Amino acid sequence: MPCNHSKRSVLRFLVAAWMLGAATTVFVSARAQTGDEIRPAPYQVAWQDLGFGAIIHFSTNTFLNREWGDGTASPQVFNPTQFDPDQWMRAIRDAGAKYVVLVAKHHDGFCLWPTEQTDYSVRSSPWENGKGDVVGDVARAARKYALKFGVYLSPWDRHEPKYKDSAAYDDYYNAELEELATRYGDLVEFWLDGAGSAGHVYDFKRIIETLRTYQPNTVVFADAALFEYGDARWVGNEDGVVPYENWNVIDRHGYLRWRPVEADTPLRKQHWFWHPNDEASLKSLDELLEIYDNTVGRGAQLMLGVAPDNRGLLPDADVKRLEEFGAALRQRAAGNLALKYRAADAESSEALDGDPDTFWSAPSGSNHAAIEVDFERPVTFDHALTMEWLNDGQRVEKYAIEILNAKTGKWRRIASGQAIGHEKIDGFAAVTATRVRLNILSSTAAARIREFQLYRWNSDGSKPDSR
Ligand code: FUL
Repeated sequence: MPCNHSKRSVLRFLVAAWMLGAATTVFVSARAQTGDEIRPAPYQVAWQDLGFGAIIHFSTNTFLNREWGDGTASPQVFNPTQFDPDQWMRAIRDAGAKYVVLVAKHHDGFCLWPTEQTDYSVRSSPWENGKGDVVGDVARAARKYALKFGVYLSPWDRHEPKYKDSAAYDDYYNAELEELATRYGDLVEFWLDGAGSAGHVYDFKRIIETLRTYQPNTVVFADAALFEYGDARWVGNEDGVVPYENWNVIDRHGYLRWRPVEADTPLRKQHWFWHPNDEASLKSLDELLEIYDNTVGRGAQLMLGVAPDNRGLLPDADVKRLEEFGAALRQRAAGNLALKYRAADAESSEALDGDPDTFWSAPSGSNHAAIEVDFERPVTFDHALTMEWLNDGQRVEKYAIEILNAKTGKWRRIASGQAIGHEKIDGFAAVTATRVRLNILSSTAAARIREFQLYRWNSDGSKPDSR
């Protein structure tokens, strides 16, 4: 119904008043952003503790030297002759990862499980005479190697004719998801990728409802376009780096909630799928360690892309690199110098015991406190690893790591930052000291620290460049 001018002004006033109210609400909520009012769900806490996962790309693209299939590939090309997901899982476990996400359907629409929704699947391939199920086999192998299992189901589908009709495609996608959510046990993560979906309208409300009906504890990863639905958010790049202070609670369009970061980056540079003659793009061990420190060491989840080849095996060079990576991570973790501390007090020992399931609490009501580590003899170190207890929210807003100059009696700052979050790794030129402290300069409520660890990782004593 058309409305006259004065009615329109009243309406405008009401809308403006409503918007002002809404803005105030957003502002008030946003104040809690780094505070302890917004807390993680138990399944988010458990997922954050996994720290490092692998995402697996393996489909018709693997056989066609492609990254983004256009949906026209014949299912006949999918025919790995040595398919062995146990081999993949061993390598992923040896790298130190704790979970895997399998791309069950990429943008080309080809389904790696025998879905009832389309013929465009392994059922139409020569592999195992059309009787195989990659999703089932990978889920079983993952569990055998104590890795949690999750799936990626691309909303963008370049094969399915129903994609042109939003409502029909919603039914289709929802039915695919229902199969995945009911056939393969607990899903640790559901990757909701926004690539290619610009301009398409999906009924994500319904899709997430379907997932939640069967999988109440699955972390939904959603990139920026699907922000309303995410339990975890995309870091914003595929370089393996968190380039900002990492707060777990951030607001997007008024959807303020706990939303930890996941940083995805492939083991071979710029390639998610396997490509022939591409060994030179394999990331070096140093690059992987730098990626680890720039993601896990900045409170994020590292999601490393791993790609089996057209035999259905991870290439030897990739397996070797994953093993080297895991061995280096284990070796680094074994050298925690803080375990040699002389207890300054019983309370702080909870943060110095190497056990992330115990934590030190600053005095209740405090916004500033410190944990001190005293050594019998001077220790030399160049890295500190700090973990915050997040169940009650991310509280630390500013901190410094300091050593005591025995001669002057003054504390010297060797590293500082704002967010600690799940884990923070600080690197600096090697220092030698007998007294070291984590000085929490500002926290929204009493800080809680699970671990404060010290390491010497650079044997030559140099300052790591970007870490
Ligand atoms: C992106 C996709 O477009 C890439 O092909 C890959 O699957 C990556 C993990 O997510 O959005």
